[in-house]
Amino acid sequence: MGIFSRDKNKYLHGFAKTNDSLGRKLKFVTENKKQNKDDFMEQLMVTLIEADIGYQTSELICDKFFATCQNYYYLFAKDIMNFLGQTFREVYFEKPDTPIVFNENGPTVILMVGVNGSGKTSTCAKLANLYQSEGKKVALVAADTFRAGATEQLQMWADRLNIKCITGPENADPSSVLVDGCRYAKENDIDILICDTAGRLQTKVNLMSELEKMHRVLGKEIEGAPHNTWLVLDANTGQNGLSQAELFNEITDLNGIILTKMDGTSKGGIIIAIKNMTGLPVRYITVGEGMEDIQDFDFDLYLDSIIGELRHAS
Ligand SMILES: Nc1nc2c(ncn2[C@@H]2O[C@H](COP(=O)(O)OP(=O)(O)O)[C@@H](O)[C@H]2O)c(=O)[nH]1
Ligand SMILES: [Mg+2]
Repeated sequence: MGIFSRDKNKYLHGFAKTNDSLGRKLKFVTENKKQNKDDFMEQLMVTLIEADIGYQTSELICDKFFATCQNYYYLFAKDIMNFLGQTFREVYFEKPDTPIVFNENGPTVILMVGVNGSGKTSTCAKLANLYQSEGKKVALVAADTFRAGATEQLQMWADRLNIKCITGPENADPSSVLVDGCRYAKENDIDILICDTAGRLQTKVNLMSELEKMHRVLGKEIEGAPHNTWLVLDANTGQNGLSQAELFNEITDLNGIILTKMDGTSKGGIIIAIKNMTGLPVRYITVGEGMEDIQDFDFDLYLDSIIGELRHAS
């Protein structure tokens, strides 16, 4: 399903920078024959941390990896890469990925949350384009009523996609726009309703009560809504992104992450850290500013793009 099956190269391109740093460094570490086991483990830990896998998750990977290696007297670089790949996989799937929730009895509501500038508005448009290309009837809701120009930005994308964008006046209560959006969706047989929200950096309590209210009004209009609440994270923010994921996960009912701007970062390791620390699956990644620059996240393709070449080398 999805776009990458049609365009694997483009998908791999999204991870080119991650491959460049993590893959290249791992290659260097594994092929350095002069080091002893302790040096190797230390270098491995540093490499993982530098790739934004985070201290705790890096330590877990090193421990698991070390336990596997201990069974062998000598290992070739290729074997080390294979074991590392297995370990990444084990750590990522320690908590199984849950599937995306689709509403069988009406519109599926997706609520996009995240800090300002993370890529929410543009990702709403990319998702709309993706679902539309899969034959679904999509509408957008501009519930970011706080930022000047935010509604116009989403409306512009909707015009380009030739779909409806439900809007409200500037500074209106975002929840009232969400209600209008749900009513439109029910009356017009919309399959997927994608709701953009403001990314105001405010106190935890305010943010929590605002998100709670949004969830409440959506649930009143459409049973089970929002069916998906996805945190949009800029991959370039590295460890800060992990803190955002932990904060939002604590204050609201998230069930997925969208990692944006993967085209501009060598820190793709954050994917493993986020999954390990929060249990939240990465739903999609975005790899550019164009409407088509969104892809399903596939762990095996991701792993292959980082270390595949090194694993298969003899
Ligand atoms: N290079 C690149 N830029 C992106 C990507 N996603 C979003 N952006 C840019 O990031 C900026 C902020 O995006 P926007 O959707 O307005 O963020 P919002 O404040 O969370 O709604 C815009 O200039 C986008 O074009 C991506 O995948 N790659
Ligand atoms: Mg926005």
